[in-house]
Amino acid sequence: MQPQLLTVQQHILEEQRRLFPDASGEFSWLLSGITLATKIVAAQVRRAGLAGILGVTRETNVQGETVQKLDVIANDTLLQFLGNRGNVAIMASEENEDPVIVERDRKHGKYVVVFDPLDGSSNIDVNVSVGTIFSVLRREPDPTGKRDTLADVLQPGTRQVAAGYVVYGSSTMLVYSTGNGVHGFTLDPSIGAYLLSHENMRIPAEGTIYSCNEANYDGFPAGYQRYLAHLRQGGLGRTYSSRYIGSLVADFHRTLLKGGVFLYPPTASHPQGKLRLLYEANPMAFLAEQAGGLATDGQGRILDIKPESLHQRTPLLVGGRSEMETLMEFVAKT
Ligand code: P6P
Repeated sequence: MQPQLLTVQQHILEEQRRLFPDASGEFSWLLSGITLATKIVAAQVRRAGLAGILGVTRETNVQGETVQKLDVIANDTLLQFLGNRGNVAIMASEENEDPVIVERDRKHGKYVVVFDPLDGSSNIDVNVSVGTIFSVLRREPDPTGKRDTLADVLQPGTRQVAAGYVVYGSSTMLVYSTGNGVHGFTLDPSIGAYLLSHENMRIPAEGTIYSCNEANYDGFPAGYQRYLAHLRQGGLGRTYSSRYIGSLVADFHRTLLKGGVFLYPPTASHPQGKLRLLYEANPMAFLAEQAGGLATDGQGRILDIKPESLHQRTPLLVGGRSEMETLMEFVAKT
């Protein structure tokens, strides 16, 4: 008798039956677009060196970053498989300057999906983990038809109905939440299915890892510098290690599993923070809070930030609850 193998689709449907008996199954259909797209991306990432798709195109994206070939493949794949779900009205991607409108009919509520198709892509050529990050919002019905598309996208993180990521690492894992805990699914390539492997993931309240790009230390506000000095000198009663991969998905995934704290504070080159609010910080903050942790921009809760623009950046501090409470005490004294 096979141990109980639960696919992500079964998990979603069981969760919806249990929590939303009248759910239409719309969300699980949307999520199947993401799982299908990310399986295709995973296959491409696994053989990137062989398929002549390593390296860069001659393009730069809206961020002014050189577009890696796999970025293009990942972005096109997500646009295709989300765009054909029928219940996605708008898609917004790190790789596209403006949102992509799929469904202009505004009589019915639909979903808005915001995503970073291949986060950490500068690590692709050196075979370091990269990931896909997604955030799902609702586009409320608007019979007047006057509601601006961008207004449907620029919603605070508290309005997310789901969020998650796929990390293309030593294994490919999908981690998501619909607001009822965080659940992890590992892709079994032999059957092409994401199988439940980490149910109800919780961030340990205390950890022994801090994660930041130390090259930016001199540009951190004083409170962050004092926090790191305190932590390094054993002030928290534990010996810490520093781990920084440079792919948010991988650094966050480790923090979710092992605890500790990830911080991308304001820096000299990015005084407003480097990470993007809508498709990096918000999804990770949603997951962190669902897993018992905290996520802040140094002033307030990430999820409470009202976005002003699609590619807006923010500082991001995220981790286990007691780690974050200590960090915030130091930052507040800046
Ligand atoms: P830095 C990758 O480009 C990314 O957007 C995140 O995945 C990652 O956490 C961050 O930037 C790394 O930035 O400045 O440390 O290279």
